[in-house]
Amino acid sequence: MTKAITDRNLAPSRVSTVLADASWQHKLPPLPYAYAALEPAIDKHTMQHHHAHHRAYVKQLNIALQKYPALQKKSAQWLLLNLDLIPIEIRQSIRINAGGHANHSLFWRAMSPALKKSSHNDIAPTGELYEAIVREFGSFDFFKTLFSNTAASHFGSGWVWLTRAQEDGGRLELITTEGNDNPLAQGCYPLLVCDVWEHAYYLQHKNNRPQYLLDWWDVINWREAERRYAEAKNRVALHPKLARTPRLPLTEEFLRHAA
Ligand code: MN3
Repeated sequence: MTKAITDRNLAPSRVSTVLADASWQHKLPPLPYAYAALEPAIDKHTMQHHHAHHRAYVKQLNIALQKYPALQKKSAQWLLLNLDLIPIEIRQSIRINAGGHANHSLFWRAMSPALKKSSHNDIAPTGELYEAIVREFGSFDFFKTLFSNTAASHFGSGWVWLTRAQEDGGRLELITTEGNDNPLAQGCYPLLVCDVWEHAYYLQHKNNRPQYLLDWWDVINWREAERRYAEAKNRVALHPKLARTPRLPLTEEFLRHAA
């Protein structure tokens, strides 16, 4: 029997205590700009569509947590990092809906109308993040090509991420996740994220994912990615759970030791 089932703290509460207080509920964050603010790169209807998906994830997350008071105060990120502690009957729902909530919240901030159609320098990273990208990928242009190709070739619904590893000297990594999975579970702190679910590109871009990616590149919020790059350093101290999270065995070093 797993810990999730035997842990009394995570057992469903009686209905009478459930109805008392709804203040714990996760809330749909508003977009940090108007629905049409990213046009022409991403149109109003597509943004409304994303937001409707996000609303549904929040609603389903709250429904899943309704009978589990011990989990109601936890952030979506905590839930994603501790899926092994989640009772089996709501685990899949939490994985999908906490993931959809957390990922869309990041996605809104990964874009900005402020840098749209401004000078070329504004739509590129600067400072330490720029230097780290060049160090890891050779050049910014190559990183851009790699990111776009990875996003274009990812099979099915998912997300594409630039992340900073919590270990391994904080190296940058390009990661794709299936469904609504989040790279935190792999010990990688998200810096930038692109939604490659079909709803991201079937309205305006008529199912042309490469064209959507090309346009998306014009509305990336590099200032936010730079802020998150700096923030990633402190996350290990702030959230010990992140530091303990094992990384996926992707490095050559790991494979040498594992062989
Ligand atoms: Mn979406």
